[in-house]
Amino acid sequence: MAMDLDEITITKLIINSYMRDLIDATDIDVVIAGSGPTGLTAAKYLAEGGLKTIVFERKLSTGGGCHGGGMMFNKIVVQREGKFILDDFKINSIELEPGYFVANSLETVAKLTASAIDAGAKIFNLISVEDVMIREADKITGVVIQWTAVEMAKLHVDPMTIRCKYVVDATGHDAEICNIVQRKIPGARLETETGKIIGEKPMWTQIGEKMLIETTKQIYPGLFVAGMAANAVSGGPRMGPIFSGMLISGRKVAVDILENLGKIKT
Ligand code: 48H
Repeated sequence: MAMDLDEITITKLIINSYMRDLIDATDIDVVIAGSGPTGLTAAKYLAEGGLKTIVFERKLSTGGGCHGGGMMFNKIVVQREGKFILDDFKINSIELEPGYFVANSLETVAKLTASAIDAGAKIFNLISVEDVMIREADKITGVVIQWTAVEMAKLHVDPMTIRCKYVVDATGHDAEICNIVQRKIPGARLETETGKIIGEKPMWTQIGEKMLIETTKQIYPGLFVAGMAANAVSGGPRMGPIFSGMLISGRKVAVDILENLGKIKT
């Protein structure tokens, strides 16, 4: 016989379970802003390395700009250098030209997301990072979060705060967290050539992919930048729908943080 179903039990289970996760996320090791390919890759490796890792994603779904492939053709290209990360996430790909591997963008997002969660990272969708918290001579010590729906409706509702050891700006082209730091901390000097946000340069795939690895770094005490945001901050070019750089950048930021916290030695 089918069990008797109670709507109120379902409601209570959802609220209780979500609140447990959210309370558990208030004081953690790493906050990642943005669940694009970079943020998800970083989340898996950070969680695997034993760090309590939370991803806040503004939108309903994870995956950022990966879903849409190139101009809505749901395929992405990953060059030879990033193939080991596709394999690590068990993402299928075909080498259609020497060194160029083609993967399905939906499979990529699904497996990046599932692997990050399986590794122990928690992902909160529909929540935006809208500010940072500072202490100790301008070190970033947390983030300020708000429901995306509140943001969209422009309601005057105060946000809440999460404490963490490191923040990762994986917000893509807009590099939102770095922009907040530059705008709100007087005299803030970012780790770029000019000490300020330089801005993204026009398309040049070869250079964009190469620079992405160099521009992935601790850009301000307590704040790392990775993925498209890293090039946007340090003046690297865009690269189009090719994703090795994003995956390697996500892995690099995780390794750097794990090293900083003494979890791995090089
Ligand atoms: C919470 C936020 C906030 C916020 C934004 O754009 P993404 O996919 O970024 P990456 O770096 O992982 O990947 C970049 C890639 O998708 C891309 O754009 C490429 C390769 N472009 C090449 C080119 O030539 O154009 O993901 C960023 C995610 C998105 O899901 C946003 O919704 C989210 O971050 N986000 N989440 N709080 N303040 N801002």
